[in-house]
Amino acid sequence: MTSADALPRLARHALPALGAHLLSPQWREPRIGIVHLGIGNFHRAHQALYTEEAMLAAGGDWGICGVTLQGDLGKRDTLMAQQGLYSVVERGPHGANVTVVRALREVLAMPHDHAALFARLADPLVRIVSLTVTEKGYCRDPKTGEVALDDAAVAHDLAHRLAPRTVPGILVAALRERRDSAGNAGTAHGKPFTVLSCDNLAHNGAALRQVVCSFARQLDPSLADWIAAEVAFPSTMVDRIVPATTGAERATAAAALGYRDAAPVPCEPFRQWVIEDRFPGGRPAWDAVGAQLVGDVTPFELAKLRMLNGTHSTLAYLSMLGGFGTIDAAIADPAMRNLIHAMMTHEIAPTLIVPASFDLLAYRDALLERYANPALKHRCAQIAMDGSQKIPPRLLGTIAARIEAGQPFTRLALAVAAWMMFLRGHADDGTRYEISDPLGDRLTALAASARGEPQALLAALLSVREVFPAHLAAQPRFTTALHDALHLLHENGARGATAASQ
Ligand code: CS2
Repeated sequence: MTSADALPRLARHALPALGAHLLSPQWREPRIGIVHLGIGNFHRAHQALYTEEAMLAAGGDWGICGVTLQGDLGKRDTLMAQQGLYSVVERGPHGANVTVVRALREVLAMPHDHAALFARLADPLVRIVSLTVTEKGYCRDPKTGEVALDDAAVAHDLAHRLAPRTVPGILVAALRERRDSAGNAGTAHGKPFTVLSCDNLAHNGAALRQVVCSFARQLDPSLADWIAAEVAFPSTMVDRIVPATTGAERATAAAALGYRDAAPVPCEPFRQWVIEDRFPGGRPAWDAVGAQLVGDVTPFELAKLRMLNGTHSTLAYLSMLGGFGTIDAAIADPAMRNLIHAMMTHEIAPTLIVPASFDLLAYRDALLERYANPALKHRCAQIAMDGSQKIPPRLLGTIAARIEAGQPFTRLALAVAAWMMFLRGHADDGTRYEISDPLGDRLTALAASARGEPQALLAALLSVREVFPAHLAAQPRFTTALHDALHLLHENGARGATAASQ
């Protein structure tokens, strides 16, 4: 038994003793106004914190009901045993800052808590349903942008529309109930909620709207029309580096609080949130606490996806091959840092159109500094997950823009090639690791079929249409650049290839 295990559990009655670790000692317990799908670490260190600050600044009933869609009863029970409380452990170069967050009022686990979730979603007080469900949670057909009808979970939800499990299935069932409640006393009176995507997808609001409307159209065209006309799907750009929780955060939280927190969240000091301001049912005063409410999120979204997430994935795959465990260790390597710096300067920034006030080179420098944060220990293996979902929005859009402009993209090609080599399941020194990806079985089988031959690896993986659209896979400039990058990696390993490409 460690000393933290002997401490009492974090609970609301303990709050008066925790003043130094609260945003403000003042607090009125809010009613629930937001249902958040995907109650992972990111939401808890980002939106939940902004929402708590917004309620402190301007009031409002914006308590959060968090939902885990993977039936994670452990997560639900842990957080509920702490009455929704948890701490955010902000780790900067100068130490840790521990804040207990109070905005989370309830945690539900689907499919177990189906009835409770649908009661919440029907509640007129709930005016926003937000999401961080990762790219794969959108069940999107990459070719059409509509809901993926060949996805088994989507097929399940179309056949069992009262027992949905997918994001589009749940949203459509809840929105139908809202629409059908028109004229019924004590209900939402036919008013929808606003649906707020907070995932790293380009045009995330529009993308989600298309998935939801196409799903609804399969069941009931008039419902699809109603959703298209009545429901707002604002886009957002969210940013904060939030690694997975380790024992280190539990120890830091226990030492700071004198209470045991089984679910603390580590994060960096930096945070940013740019939100398209379209909330017909109202919203928390996020703009009063640092979020930027704007008319068009697109420039911010693309800059973040391409500069941050694109280089994050590059660092992750080169590091998995070259043997760096964390982002700070990778960026401390001079060749790796030079590569990432040059990639942002020469290959990514020129593809971005941003407002005059947005200084892309300052953004680049700030990113390099954030990556170097030695206290965060952001594991490359975590970022390397789900590459089939991440490569297209993070890297392929940038490459397509470079091709269109007739400009070179050797470093971006190296990043995609590193992902292909990564799929072999072992580092350059032979160390094996797991591949975690919704297309994992297929991708690893394709990679294995190449038997270490770069040309065969390229041919096999370019056939995966979910990742590489036909026009890109057939584009000679793309295939040549990838061919060269794969040979470079094959012959020199990731560290040698990085040194040669910086
Ligand atoms: C990371 C992101 O895990 C990943 O793929 O690139 O989660 C990244 O840390 C966040 O988008 C930063 O805002």
